[in-house]
Amino acid sequence: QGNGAPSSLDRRLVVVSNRIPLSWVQEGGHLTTKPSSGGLISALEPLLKAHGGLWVGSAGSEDSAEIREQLESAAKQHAYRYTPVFVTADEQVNYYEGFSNEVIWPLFHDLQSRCVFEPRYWDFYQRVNRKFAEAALAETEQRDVIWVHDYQLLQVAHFFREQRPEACVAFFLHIPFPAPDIFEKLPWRRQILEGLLDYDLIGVQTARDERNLIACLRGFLPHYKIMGRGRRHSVLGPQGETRIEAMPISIDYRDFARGASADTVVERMASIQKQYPGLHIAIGIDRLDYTKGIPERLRAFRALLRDHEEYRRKITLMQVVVPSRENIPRYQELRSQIEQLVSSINGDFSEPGWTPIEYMHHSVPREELLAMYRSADIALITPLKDGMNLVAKEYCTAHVENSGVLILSEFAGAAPELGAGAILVNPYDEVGVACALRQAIEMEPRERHQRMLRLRRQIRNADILGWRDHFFAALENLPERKAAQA
Ligand code: GDG
Repeated sequence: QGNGAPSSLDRRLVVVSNRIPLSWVQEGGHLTTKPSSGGLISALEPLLKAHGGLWVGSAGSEDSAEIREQLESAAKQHAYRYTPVFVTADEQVNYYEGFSNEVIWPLFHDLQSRCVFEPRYWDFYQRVNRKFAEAALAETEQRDVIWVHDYQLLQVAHFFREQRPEACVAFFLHIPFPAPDIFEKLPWRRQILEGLLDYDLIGVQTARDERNLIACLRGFLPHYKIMGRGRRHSVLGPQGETRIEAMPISIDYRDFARGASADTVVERMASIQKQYPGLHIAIGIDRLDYTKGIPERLRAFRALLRDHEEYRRKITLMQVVVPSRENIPRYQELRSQIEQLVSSINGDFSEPGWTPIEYMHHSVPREELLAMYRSADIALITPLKDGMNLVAKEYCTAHVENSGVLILSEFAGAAPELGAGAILVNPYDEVGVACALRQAIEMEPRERHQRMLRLRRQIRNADILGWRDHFFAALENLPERKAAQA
């Protein structure tokens, strides 16, 4: 258990997120459930499995007896239940693809030129946030702790409080919070900030996110009283008091380390390594997303092969790109851009018996993922901006023999925690990233070992249990919201 903080909450936990961790595919005239992957799911699933409770989230666009049955039977396998929310096709386009992914996502990742500030998106965003709030209201009681997650649901507390002003509603933002000079571009900046202050507790990933959020509150809501400093603040406004804390998310360290040590994983690792005799394997695993810096990474890899001939036939980059947000045109364009780059680099540098980049555009099962992590001498994790980046923590944890080198973007939320053991890079600096690759290849085994040991200790000491305890401890100390203040 982390930090000596309380490890269990005696109230029911209700998680609200954009999606529940299941999706459906039509197979042979039947609906089949399929687990989904992604950072939020990786973090919350073990927590709900251990703690029990309820998970409210979208389960597609149409309600059906078949879906309800499958949710019931999935719930029987663990200690928590699902409350599905059905998001219509129109809502999906405007609330999810539109406001969430063409406004908030790029803006909060400092990529304002990619934003589409379409007023219709905002109307839908509010409508669907209300829908989620109502679904949660229908299934919960006053004593429950409602824990809303991520940028798609910033306004849920606002609608929830209209019905239940004294409830305990907390929030965690998985993505970064931008600085005021970026946030100010948002036409609905005031409503978003006021909506956030309807939460009792807001958790963000890093001290920098907290600083940015506080600076935005000071700048755009100057009449609110802000107290505290460092990683803990309180904001007093007409709606009541909101606590803000940085609580970096993590992974289930023990479970990952145990999984990575399984015989099947070790066997698979050996067979992957056999396919690349005498080669250094670098790995990249990302959802298909422009924030992950995949084209920039490929260009850096090309620079290494172009400018340092001696590294040709010495290294292979295994790049897994997991399909994501496939209906959004920008994501389709990104896929073609990545595939063109992979094919041109492979075309320029391949030789019989050596392909510079092994590219996969599909997700891989967990055991395969663990075997890939363990086979890789180097992890090349270079997001342009990232809330945390769990892949970095998973890679290190899987390296149970303390081998492996982590190259990490200084703009990942994981950088402050992992910076001492990783090689930090600026993902925009092609030459710098190529240089880090050389440093990783040439690193003495002793230094490798020391750095990895340090990384793994850090992750073990601040794992997902610590994150959960941090959240639960913060809840214990919250002042009550009075109905009259709402
Ligand atoms: C958001 C924030 C923040 C990936 N491919 C496969 C697979 N995965 C799993 C990884 C990891 C997760 O998905 C990805 O997590 P990240 O944290 O790297 O990234 P996002 O999905 O963008 O997550 C991020 C996170 O939320 C948590 O707060 O860290 O900054 O953007 O767990 O293992 N899992 C399997 N097969 C795959 O092919 N089984």
